[in-house]
Amino acid sequence: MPEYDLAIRGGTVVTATDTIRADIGVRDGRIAAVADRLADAARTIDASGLLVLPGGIDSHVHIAQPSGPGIVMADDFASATRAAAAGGNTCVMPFALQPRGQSLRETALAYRALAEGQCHIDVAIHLIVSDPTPAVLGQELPAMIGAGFTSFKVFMTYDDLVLNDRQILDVFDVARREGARVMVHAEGYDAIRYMTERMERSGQTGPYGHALSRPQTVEREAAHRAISHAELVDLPIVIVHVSGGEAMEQIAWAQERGMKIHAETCPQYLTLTAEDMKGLGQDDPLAGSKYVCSPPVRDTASQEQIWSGIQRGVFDVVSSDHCPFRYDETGKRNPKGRTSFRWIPNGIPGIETRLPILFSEGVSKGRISLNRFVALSATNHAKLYGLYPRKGSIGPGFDADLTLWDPNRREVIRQEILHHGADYTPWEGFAVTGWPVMTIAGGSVIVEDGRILEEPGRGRVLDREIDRTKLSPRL
Ligand code: DUC
Ligand code: ZN
Ligand code: ZN
Repeated sequence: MPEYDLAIRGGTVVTATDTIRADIGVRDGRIAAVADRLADAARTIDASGLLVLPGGIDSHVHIAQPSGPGIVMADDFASATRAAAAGGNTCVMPFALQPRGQSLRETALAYRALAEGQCHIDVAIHLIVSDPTPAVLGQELPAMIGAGFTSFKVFMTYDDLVLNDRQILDVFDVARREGARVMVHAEGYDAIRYMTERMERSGQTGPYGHALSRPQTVEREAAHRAISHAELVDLPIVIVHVSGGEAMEQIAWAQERGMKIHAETCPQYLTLTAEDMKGLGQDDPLAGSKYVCSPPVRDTASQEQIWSGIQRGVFDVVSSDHCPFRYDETGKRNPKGRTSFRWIPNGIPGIETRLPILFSEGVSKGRISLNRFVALSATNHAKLYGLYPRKGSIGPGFDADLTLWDPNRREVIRQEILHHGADYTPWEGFAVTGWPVMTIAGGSVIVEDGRILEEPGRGRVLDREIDRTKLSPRL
């Protein structure tokens, strides 16, 4: 009987701290050994010339999320996890959104049921708390945290989701007591409403008006407010999808003062600009809607600031914020969207392109090291959200979730090579150097060179436990 089920030989193994030539032995879905030369295995994969990376973890994606009347999210669990796997990921973290008036338990269990049996890779679910009633704060939220939903997101904007300052303080307080991780969408509700009405009055109703209605000031103010609330409660928080230098400066300021503020950014804030929302040269007045997301994409100066924040360690994670809508009447071109940008669903697809874009723009262009790439794309996600040391690195005992990466392969991102449910990509024609050539989940090869090798169902819905010693992990 061979000692290992699988051996990956001859590759360069990269973790957040080390880069070594080694073989990897897999047994029962987990990594059993990382060594110079391994004994026999039932199957051997030759990884010569390739990097062997921890499978990507995308801790911020939206899948099958209710999105308002007539609007349908373009991915279910099968298509989103298929696309994620093809893009080199082995775990994603979507959100169970609490509609106001519904119990958190009902929300979480119904969402979990959508995922069960449908996933190509493992998923772990965050909650979105939109209705912090006394029952939610007193019983439901603590119970759901204890049941394995150990992280949740709160919104500082959107009619159906916004929490006021007192509500934010109250949910932060519960998170502190229970040891949960809180993600914050930092954009100010009233400022956006004011700016939206102003844009509409001035006739700026097309997609570009969305960017004008949510300038960096709106994000900067909300980031500062969230930081202040976190300071009062003494709670480490994650400010997600940071789009611009102004919010980032607030975060850096807090970090310099010793506050435990974590930050996430996304490939769109490194590569796209608000000019894309103008749909220049295209007849279709809604063409720019393909780029409408919140916070909006900014400008090239802001991209450089975000890169410098990544290099300085202000950011811990780069997620996709995959939030896919089709470019049709169920999504970006819904009939009301023609009357004003306020009806264009916010979000863009990116689950499959996150790693190639970050690798290409980051590692291939010399902005970040390979090890930093691994930290930003996998390890820090696992550490922040309670998946470490099960996931996020390569070593004995970790799940055998691995991506074989060709650092020299050139590709041009095109809709026709992607696997998501959206019918477009904002990165159509974007050239990258570096590409995932094989994805291994739980020791099984599930994607090879863009071909999906299994039906959905392998991926599990993971419960997480609170580890109070890791609430503010050293990243
Ligand atoms: N926030 C997200 O996290 N994703 C899409 C839209 C939004 O507002
Ligand atoms: Zn958000
Ligand atoms: Zn999001």
